[in-house]
Amino acid sequence: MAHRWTNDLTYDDITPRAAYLNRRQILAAMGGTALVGLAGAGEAQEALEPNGWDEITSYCNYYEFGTNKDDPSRYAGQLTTDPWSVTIDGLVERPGEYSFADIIAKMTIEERIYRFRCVEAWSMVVPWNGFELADLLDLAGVTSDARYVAFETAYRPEEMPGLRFPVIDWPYVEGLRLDEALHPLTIMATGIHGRPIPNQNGAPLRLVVPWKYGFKSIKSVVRITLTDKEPPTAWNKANPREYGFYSNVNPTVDHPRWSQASERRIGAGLFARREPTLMFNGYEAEVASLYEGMDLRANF
Ligand SMILES: Nc1nc2c(c(=O)[nH]1)N[C@H]1C(S)=C(S)[C@@H](COP(=O)(O)O)O[C@H]1N2
Ligand SMILES: [Mo]
Repeated sequence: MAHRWTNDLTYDDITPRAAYLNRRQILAAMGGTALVGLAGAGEAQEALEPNGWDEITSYCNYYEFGTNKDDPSRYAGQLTTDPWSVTIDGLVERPGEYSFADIIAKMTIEERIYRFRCVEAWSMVVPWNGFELADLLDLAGVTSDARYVAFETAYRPEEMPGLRFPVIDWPYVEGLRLDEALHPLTIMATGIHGRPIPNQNGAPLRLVVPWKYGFKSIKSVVRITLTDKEPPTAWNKANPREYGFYSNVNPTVDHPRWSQASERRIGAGLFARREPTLMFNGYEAEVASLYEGMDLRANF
């Protein structure tokens, strides 16, 4: 299931589009021979400079292991990630338990360098390794009546000390509309910086939806259910006034308790200026059409 992306990039066009090309394709595009199609180049943006391994793996949100940013890196080592399987059920042709090893054997792992924007207004740039969620859903065969995809994280009280605290209604659950789930930017990540994804970042596989606030990118997924109804989501259940189903990054719609117009880039230094937050986290050209005609303030 290799993916072919067109290489009709101009140099200025390398970002943000390059952010979701794999590195080989970026290099090919930058090599010169494929530099065609100068018309209609998007606004030039600074090349995405990925955050380092230590930043990405030590400043985490994974409330099953505690609510401090360093709790996941301290305690998630206890999570047993091998063996692992994902149950894919609901409106699919081939429901069942798919072992992580079998999934990996059938997928093509690519590198995707994505902006990552937490609803708390900090951000990073993460070089994920993974595969498109659409390819995983193809294994199970989505039926024509499916409209939404529901996700669930492992629930392991003996391994997850944070489950003792009712911060949210465990297990952590999330959801996407089917067209969002099938969008080529939506991936299941299995690695970071070319290494297996560490437990604190959601081993052995976690969702990554780069145009949405980070909490949509659910970690350590054990169940994926195709449905015809909008599924409940953990943060929306916990506080529906503050966290909507869509949770698309939007600098013009503030959180009730803080502004979403700017963000603090992790690793930029204590005195660095906040950066402006981009509509759909910089992926507007790719995903705005999914929400055509929708009131993004009402559907936050
Ligand atoms: N199961 C689960 N998934 C989760 C979370 C969590 O607490 N539990 N936190 C979310 C939030 S708020 C963010 S910002 C990202 C953080 O991902 P990272 O730690 O890999 O940066 O994971 C999301 N996925
Ligand atoms: Mo977050």
